[in-house]
Amino acid sequence: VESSIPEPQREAWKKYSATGFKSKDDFQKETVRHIETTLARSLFNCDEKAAYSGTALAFRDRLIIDWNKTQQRQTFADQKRIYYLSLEFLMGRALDNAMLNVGLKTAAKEGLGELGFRIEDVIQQEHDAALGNGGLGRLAACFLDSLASLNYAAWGYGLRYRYGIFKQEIENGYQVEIPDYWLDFNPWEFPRNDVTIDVQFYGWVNKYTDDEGKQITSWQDGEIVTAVAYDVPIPGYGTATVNNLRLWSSKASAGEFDFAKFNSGEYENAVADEQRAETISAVLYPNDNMDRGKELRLKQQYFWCAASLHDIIRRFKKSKRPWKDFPEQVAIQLNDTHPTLAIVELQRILVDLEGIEWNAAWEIVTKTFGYTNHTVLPEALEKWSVPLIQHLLPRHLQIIYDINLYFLQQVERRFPKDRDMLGRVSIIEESQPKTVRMAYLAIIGSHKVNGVAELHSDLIKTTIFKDFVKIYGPDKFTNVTNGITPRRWLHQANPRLSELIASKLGSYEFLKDLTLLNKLENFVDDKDFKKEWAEIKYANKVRLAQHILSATGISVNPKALFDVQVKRIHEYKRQQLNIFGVIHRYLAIKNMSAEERKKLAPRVSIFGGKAAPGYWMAKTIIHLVNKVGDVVNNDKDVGDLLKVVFIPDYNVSKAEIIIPASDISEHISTAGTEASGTSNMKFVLNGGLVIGTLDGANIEITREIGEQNVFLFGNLSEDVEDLRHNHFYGNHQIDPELNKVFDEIKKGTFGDEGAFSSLVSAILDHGDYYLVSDDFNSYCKTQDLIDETYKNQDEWVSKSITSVARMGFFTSDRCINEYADSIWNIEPLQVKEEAEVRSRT
Ligand code: 73E
Repeated sequence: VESSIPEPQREAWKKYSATGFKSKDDFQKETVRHIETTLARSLFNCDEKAAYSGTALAFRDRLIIDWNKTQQRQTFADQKRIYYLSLEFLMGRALDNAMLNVGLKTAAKEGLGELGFRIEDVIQQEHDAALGNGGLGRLAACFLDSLASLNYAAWGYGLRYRYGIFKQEIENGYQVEIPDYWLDFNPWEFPRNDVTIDVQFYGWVNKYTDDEGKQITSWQDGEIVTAVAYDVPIPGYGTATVNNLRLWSSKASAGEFDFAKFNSGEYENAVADEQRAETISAVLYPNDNMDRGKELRLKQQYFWCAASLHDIIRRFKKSKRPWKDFPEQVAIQLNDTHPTLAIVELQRILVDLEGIEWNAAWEIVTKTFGYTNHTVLPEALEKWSVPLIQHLLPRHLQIIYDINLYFLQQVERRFPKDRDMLGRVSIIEESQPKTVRMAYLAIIGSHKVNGVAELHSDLIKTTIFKDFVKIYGPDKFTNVTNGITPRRWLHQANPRLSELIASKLGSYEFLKDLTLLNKLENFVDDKDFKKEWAEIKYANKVRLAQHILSATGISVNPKALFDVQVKRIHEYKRQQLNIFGVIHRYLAIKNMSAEERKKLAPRVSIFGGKAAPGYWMAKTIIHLVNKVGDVVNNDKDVGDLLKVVFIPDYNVSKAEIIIPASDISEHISTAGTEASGTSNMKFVLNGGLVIGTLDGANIEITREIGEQNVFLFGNLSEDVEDLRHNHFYGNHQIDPELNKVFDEIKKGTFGDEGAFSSLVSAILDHGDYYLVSDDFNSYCKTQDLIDETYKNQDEWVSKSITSVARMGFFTSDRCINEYADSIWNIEPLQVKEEAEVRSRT
């Protein structure tokens, strides 16, 4: 390609080809130029917002250069690419990350300082990119960071929602949702108005024989919506690789929204068409771990799958290879079942449009896809109504039925005696109306299925997918324990700790190979080191205390033990157990003598997290936390011994402040319900200890860092079923201490008892599905042990350092290498011009 361009032309390009700034002076020059020209501002009206915009534009230019080169390099290399399909990418802010990844944060800090700005204030001007609900979306973001940092040729594909997850405000203790319009200035995306794909909906299926006697199946008519690509550069850390995240935005197709309609007086209809089309990518569904079966959500899923697949195929076709090579060029990973329609769409393209025979097509499909399961919660498993699919995607429904038919025939041959098997594993559930079980379709259409932590991967094999293990054998099912990127979750969120670690290990190499942290164990008895370690934690707590004061008006003592539970509010995550424990502690303090109170370690109980707008129980939990806070925080008997805080609008950028400031964090889901959890890893990596159940990745964290460094409690997952049964059929007794808590709520201590009756009666009257009462005693005792342990600060700091030293396993780099090895069968691309050794600051 390159040689087809004449020499003089190439010279002219080369001479002026952008190189990007490398020093403080160049950074200032570029930033001022952008502020003065791109933004049309001057020294005299440059506020922090404008300083952010100018800085972002300067760094964006810097990224674009490596981005273009990376895309060229990957095209020339002509090897397999990974496509990560996710309806959620919870990216957070980009500027700080970009600065650190290209190694120019110090230059920017000094440069901005001379221009009259503090870099921290400038960074805070950026709006979070919050295109996700919680762990699943943030995992996708960590994966993109690792894929780029490890030089894999990888693309993310998602939707460009106009509204991300809502902003949460607390009014009189209740959650209020505010729309998150985040696009008014977003320098990190590039509209590609020339990259569009028309996506079809509705219509009907025409089967006929053509003039040459060939059977043709064609999906006709219906409605066309156009997908427009928006590209986001994803820089790797300390490498020249900048990968691409492609987000699709919907708009009315040129054909639908035509000027003919305007001219013929159908102005209003034309506008309505346009709005209907744009609605598809308008808003992220705000439900975490919950399927609501809404038509618009199905439209989103197909729109995004179809656009992404057609884009991938267009790229594949440029290689001029035969179709059978497709799985050697393309690996598609399905982030949960949300993109399962991509399986059906690829089969449709191969069979209906490319004329490939069914079985040959199906082999290509199954070799291409891998499916990651993230949950066993029944309410989160997607089931789409057959009539809805029939209406929206009539040809896809036929293909689903055919996939099911061939699959069930195969099962029948293998298990002729198991009569119930066919009904159990059928993709179609014979309910009223019939539904399509998306997880089954995803398993059948993929070559590998993985869970996200060991316990979870074992559970899916023995419970929800048991029959499929019999059918396919155990090798189709595997585990890839989740991980987190240490760049954002240590280096960026906790720069002082990162610097201290680097000073002991001799370099920042641990950010690329996290197992190097193990050398920190040599310093667990180093007095000066421990002192600095503790000072950094304290400084982080002071910073969080300032945030709490400005966000809630509550003043907390940074010397108190900070006990944090921040995550989406969900009954299975058991924030109710935490707040009942807090009430229990409050009652205990009230009953203490002055002498006893003196001995108690002061504590701040910090909560944060959003409730899905339609999830009543979750909203009630938020309300209770706030009401308990009102009472406890104003009780003179209690003083600093206990404060209860709900931090509003928990998101990625708040997590970056909260996580480094915790002494103890809570990961207390009912055993067997939290597939992995990833914030548990973030907290420990930042020197916090955890209280947790034997669930998800807590188990593997314990194995790595040692039982003596974790506060475990509660029943085991293997006992949950029996305990639940016993709640209904045995002589089940509610924990007496928990009953006292309920009495206090009923007395109206925290306001109208009726407001919280649903929480109490879930335990007293409705079988206590999440085992709050069963685990209450063990939970409270473990909290007492935490108080005792915290009094010995020297021992506490040793535990903290040892734990961090042993966290190497939980980097998302390890995780991505495991996917590459065992699922994608792909090697990283060698990057010749490996980024010059940069001052990694
Ligand atoms: O345990 C977490 C896990 O760490 C799990 O609940 C979460 O995924 C994380 C990353 O693996 C998750 N989210 C969803 N399912 N599992 C989900 C389901 C439907 C809509 C949105 C999110």
